Amino acid sequence: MPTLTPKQLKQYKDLGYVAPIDILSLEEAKEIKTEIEYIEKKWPDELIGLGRNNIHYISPVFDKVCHNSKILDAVESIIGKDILVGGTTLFIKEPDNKGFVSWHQDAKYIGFEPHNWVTAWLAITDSNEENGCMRMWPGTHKEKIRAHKDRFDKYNLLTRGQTVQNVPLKDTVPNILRAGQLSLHNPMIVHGSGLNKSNSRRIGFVIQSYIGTNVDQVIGKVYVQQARGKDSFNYHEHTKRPIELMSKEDVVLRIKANKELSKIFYNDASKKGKY
Ligand SMILES: O=C(O)CCC(=O)C(=O)O
Repeated sequence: MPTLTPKQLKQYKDLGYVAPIDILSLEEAKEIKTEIEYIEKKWPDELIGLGRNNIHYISPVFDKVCHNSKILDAVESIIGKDILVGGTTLFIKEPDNKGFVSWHQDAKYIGFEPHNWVTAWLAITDSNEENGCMRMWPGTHKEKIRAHKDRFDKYNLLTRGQTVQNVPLKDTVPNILRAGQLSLHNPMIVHGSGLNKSNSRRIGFVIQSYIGTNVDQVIGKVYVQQARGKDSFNYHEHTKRPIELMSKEDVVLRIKANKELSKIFYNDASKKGKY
């Protein structure tokens, strides 16, 4: 059942994003952080580089987040009742590291058309100005896709360092979330994030994205899960959901899905970056 209020929907329509939306308790957010730390300790290579993508294929904890009914109710308010999970990414910003996310529009490089999709950013830790929360440039979703320059900066958390230039910082706003809260942003909004100046990790789990069943992938191939409703378009290969952590079959599926994702992200790029 769609649950965004008319005020929240107006925010999404006018500004290009809506936040904060309460989803998880602090305790639940902490359990997800613990799952990340457990995987990192037991399988140290699993979540680095390209491995930051699609953790929901190998972890029932993350799978459960993608199918969380509070998130889906909010998403349904924006894209309708037939919803697919089109992929996920962990955006982890280490403390005392120069990691940042350049200004960009998701629609520029994700390849989902038409734009009946929304990116859900779930704060696993608090996300604020000190630790490099996302900053949004409200209203830019109403304009066209801008030119992006591939910068390949080693500290940029985006694959190819794609950057919209000359963004006026004063016109951007911080998207402050406490652990367990969610924001939803439009494919066209210009956004990015700065340095983590705190002494702990900033973690965002991003469902990138929830797509309507009428949305095709025009650059490459994507695997999907049915999150709600029914898929009468059948544009994509549907996958099953994990029932245990790191099962062999799921690991193989995730490798396949991430290889396909990499082809999409580096389509037409002059070289590959580390993600
Ligand atoms: O986590 C961040 O700082 C940026 C993430 C992002 O660009 C996105 O979710 O679209």
